Amino acid sequence: SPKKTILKSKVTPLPPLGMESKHLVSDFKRNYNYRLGRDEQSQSPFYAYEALSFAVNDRLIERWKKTHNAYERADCKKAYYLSMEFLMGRTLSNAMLNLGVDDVANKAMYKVGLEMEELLESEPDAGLGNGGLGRLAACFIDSCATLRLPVTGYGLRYEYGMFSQQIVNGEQIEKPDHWLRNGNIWELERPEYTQRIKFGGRTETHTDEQGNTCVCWVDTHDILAVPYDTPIPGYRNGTVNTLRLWKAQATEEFDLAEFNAGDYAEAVAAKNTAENITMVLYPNDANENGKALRLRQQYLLASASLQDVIANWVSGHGNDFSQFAAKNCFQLNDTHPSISVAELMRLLIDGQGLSWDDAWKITCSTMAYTNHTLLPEALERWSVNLFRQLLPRLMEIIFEINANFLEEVSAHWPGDHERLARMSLVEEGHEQHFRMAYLAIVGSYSVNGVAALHSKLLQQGLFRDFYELWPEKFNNKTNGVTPRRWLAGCNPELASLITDTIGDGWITDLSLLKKLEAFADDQDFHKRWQDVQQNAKQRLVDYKKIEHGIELNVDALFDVQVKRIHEYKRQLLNVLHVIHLYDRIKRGDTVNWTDRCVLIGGKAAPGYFMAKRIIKFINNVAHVINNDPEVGSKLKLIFLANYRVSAMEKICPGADLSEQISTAGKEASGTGNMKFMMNGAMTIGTLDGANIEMREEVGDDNFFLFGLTEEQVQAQSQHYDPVVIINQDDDLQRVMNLIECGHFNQFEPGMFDVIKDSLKNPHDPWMTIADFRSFVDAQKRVEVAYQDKQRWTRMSILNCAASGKFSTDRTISDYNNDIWKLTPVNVN
Ligand code: T68
Repeated sequence: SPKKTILKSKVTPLPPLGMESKHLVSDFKRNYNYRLGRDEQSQSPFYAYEALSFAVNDRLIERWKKTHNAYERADCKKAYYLSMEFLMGRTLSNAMLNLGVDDVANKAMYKVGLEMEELLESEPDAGLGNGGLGRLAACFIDSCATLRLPVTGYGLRYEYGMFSQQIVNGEQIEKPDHWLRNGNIWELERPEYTQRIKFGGRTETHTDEQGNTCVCWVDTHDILAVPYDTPIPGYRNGTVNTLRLWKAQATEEFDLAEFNAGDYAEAVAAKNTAENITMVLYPNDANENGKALRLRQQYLLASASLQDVIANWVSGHGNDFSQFAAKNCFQLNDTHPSISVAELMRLLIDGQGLSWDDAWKITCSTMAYTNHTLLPEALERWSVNLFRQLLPRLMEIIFEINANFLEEVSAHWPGDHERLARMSLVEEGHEQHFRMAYLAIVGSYSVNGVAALHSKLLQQGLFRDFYELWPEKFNNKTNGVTPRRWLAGCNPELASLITDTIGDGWITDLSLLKKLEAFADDQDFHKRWQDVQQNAKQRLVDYKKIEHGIELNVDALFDVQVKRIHEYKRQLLNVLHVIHLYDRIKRGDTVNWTDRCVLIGGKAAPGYFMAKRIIKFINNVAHVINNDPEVGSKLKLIFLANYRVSAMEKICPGADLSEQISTAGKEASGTGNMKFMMNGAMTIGTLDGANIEMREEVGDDNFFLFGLTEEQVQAQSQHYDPVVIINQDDDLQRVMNLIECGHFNQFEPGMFDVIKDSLKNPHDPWMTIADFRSFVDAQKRVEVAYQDKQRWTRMSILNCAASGKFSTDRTISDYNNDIWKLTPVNVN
């Protein structure tokens, strides 16, 4: 047989580390001409994007293999970030930044007559997430690679990501996001690591010769999970980690058995059903979804990822699992992958022959759970009957976990039957449901919230019983964002001003931004800071002009609220303020006026009626205001359609004011708030989520605080009477009158009745009316500050300087020190 020389034969090596830019131009040209087969006649920014991406990706792959080998050699503990969402956005410019080839590539493209900006714009966003939770996962894996931590991200390769949003007649229209249509050069299919996933069927109990009982899950309808890997580069450190996304595929038996049975059409349909599992991302950001397809997705992620890790373990250690927990840990991004607790038990017991007790010890010393919400409507509960049909073996295991757990509860609180019912993993009722958050807590050694207030509220409220039982499990990990994408990448002008001033250490140690404080009163520095901010605003103006045909006044205060549309985030409060400003203009109350441009953007879950109506409301109010010649440039309201990662990269550098105005106690953390702060915007915000910690860092003088505290919200909700508040406030009354008299829906009678009703409802959980006056007053303080250019610039510098805590490098260090305990690995 032929000698296997190909694997050993010498491959022309890519330039060594630190020389990534070498040959970039010639590689680009070679890719353009040969890999893509294009020439001058077939020029398009997209092909240029692909050719450059191939050149960059080759450099990533070289380091990727080195990283893998370094981890193997180090035989180190590893962590796995299990998440149904990774909201990556675009890859090319971030990869060039992290590799350090950005300058060379810019020059090279210029030389061959291509506009880098245009080329980068042709890359579609990888929108495999809804919002904060998915983007957090993306920032986390960037920081893990930068901190040289052996962490793999596991997720799903949805064929369709987050829908694209169009606004027609003021209403949201969803368009499917077929982001893979033109191929994805960054992914590498790994068919050799395909895993088999079981669904359906039934269980059988057998007794072997030794008298041990074992359970077999039989008559299943299996599906394959095929991994696609994407390289995740650290910042200029030679580390390239892996994001592994699973795609569902029908098994071959599927083809054979069903096709030969004669019913060809049925068979193709069945095959499609299997492959549908990873077809589409569920677009609900804060609502539990009881659909069978969603449960299939969750199980596919959990089972494929755990099987992958176990297969790798067995290849190195055989069936000795004694060190498994010392070498592996799984971070669960919310309860979406929490079925992993039961699945790891199944794989260890049924697959590897471990005893229940040994398997349980391993499971609860490898799993860690992060909660991202207190909203009851978002807490996942799965119908036990659905489990019985779809995952019968997992149902049995969860029941057994529950039986053991309830014994522990009984021993701790003898006779406390109420507590037993409260804490049970099984919610009784008309139909039984599994409480997935409780399964995650019971099966984990760590449970964390995502900001100090949020973690405190989890311990005192939602998970109180569990906190009383296991206080040592609970901890806080305040969120962050990666400063590579959210400062160095999206705001190169500000980044280079900062680097000129304090050096470039801040890119990997954001606490160094503190050094900018020394320049807070430096007049030369002020001038440069103002120029940078003004240019960023101008770029936002130009971008809006190109994308929406809207011309904004660059000297106006840019007041921005971009995030998912949700009642608790209170876009309505923002609009009430806008209407109040409009009313002031109409009444001629405009002495000392500050021109303001209010930008609101975000997607509504397609099934969330109120959120969609809020979008319609914003657009209608915008139409009236923007077309009133009396208003002119004093006030503009713009709805930014199709808000997404790549849009935020243009928006956050150009914002003056960041709106973080959720009802206190409702926003777990927020992360958009941090992006704005890092880029020098001021925050107007409530004492909610991470706002509290941002204000602590920057000081009360540099933060526009308003609104009820979480305790006040709790206390006042008992006797909340919005109508009384409206009647006592002339400004608010006029605003409500404008809405109620149909001023914003002259040809659409009744359109905003639901909005008016919800604001006036004494049971309105978001208590929007309660915070109106305080919000308007805070906005006045914003205007006073904005008119004093010197003061505003100083505040802007101080906000950026104080944002160091909100780097995911800090967050991930905290996860690592308290939960994962991994040792960084040097790749060089
Ligand atoms: C967000 N949650 C929190 N959920 O709302 C935000 N939910 O305060 C926090 O900063 C962020 O997580 C990161 O911790 C979400 O984004 C979802 O997107 C989601 C998706 C599916 C189901 C439920």
